[in-house]
Amino acid sequence: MGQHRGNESRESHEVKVSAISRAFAEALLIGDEIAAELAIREALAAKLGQGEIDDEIIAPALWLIGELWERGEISVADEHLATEISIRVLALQREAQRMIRARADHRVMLAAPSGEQHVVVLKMISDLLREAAYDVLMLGGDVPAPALAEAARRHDADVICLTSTMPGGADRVLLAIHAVQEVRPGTGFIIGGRALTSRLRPRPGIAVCRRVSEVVDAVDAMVKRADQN
Ligand code: B12
Repeated sequence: MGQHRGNESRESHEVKVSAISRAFAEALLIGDEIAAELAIREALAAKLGQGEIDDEIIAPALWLIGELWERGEISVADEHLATEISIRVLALQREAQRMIRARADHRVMLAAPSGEQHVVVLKMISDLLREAAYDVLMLGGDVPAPALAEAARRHDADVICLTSTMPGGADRVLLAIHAVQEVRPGTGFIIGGRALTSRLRPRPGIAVCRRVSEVVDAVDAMVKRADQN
């Protein structure tokens, strides 16, 4: 990772890596497994690769533990605890990588229902989901409910993200959802936009988002729920 970073972003990346590295080392020193996990989760969220986390965060912390132990500043029990915590966070990393690979097996379709032409938000969502490794199919704006349902069936959509801005849009979102559910009942829906009213409450299989930044977590949760059923 990071080969194409400019100077400024490389510097801020390095600052971030060294802050995470310090936090992880401190967690090992006090034997705090939760703080160690949080540091690794932060590294994963900052898109550090598995090798980078191993080389820049876990290994240096263990080297430090080794030095302190050699100097008699920490006990052999402290050293063992630090090692155990490090081994457990490796499992956390494996799980995160597995989840990223699994995203590619799920297709997310993006659309705005009939009469809705505000689609900038769909482009934002598409970028976020593609970056997270989901298989994204963009249908764009003004898609009638029967056409959406047919596309969901034909392309095996696991999740559909719908946006609605114009007054009356909530009803068209409901129509779209019903049309899809008739032909592909297991499809999950993530919906958002200022036209949504209290009639469109979250329920199993339908999540409501206020911001685009919520979409990856929302799709993750939807896909996980479907896989468990
Ligand atoms: C650009 C724009 C257009 C463009 C759209 C071009 C395009 N390709 O998208 C054009 C020129 C086509 C257009 C047309 C019209 N527009 Co217009 N438009 C806008 C404008 C300036 C920006 C919309 C936008 O992209 N916002 C940025 C996105 C990212 O934010 P957002 O949609 O608010 O979504 C946020 C959340 O709701 C959430 N979200 C939304 N959807 C979803 C979905 C999911 C799955 C998730 C996770 C999150 C999520 O995430 C975003 C923030 O994180 C808005 C102004 C505004 N306040 O938004 C007016 C606005 C939406 N338009 C308006 C109007 C009235 C119209 C027209 C009727 C104008 C006309 N007389 O022709 C037509 C209607 C077209 C139609 N039938 O859809 C009004 C709507 C008022 C209302 N709701 O009653 C607004 C608010 C302007 C205003 N202040 O009057 N418009």
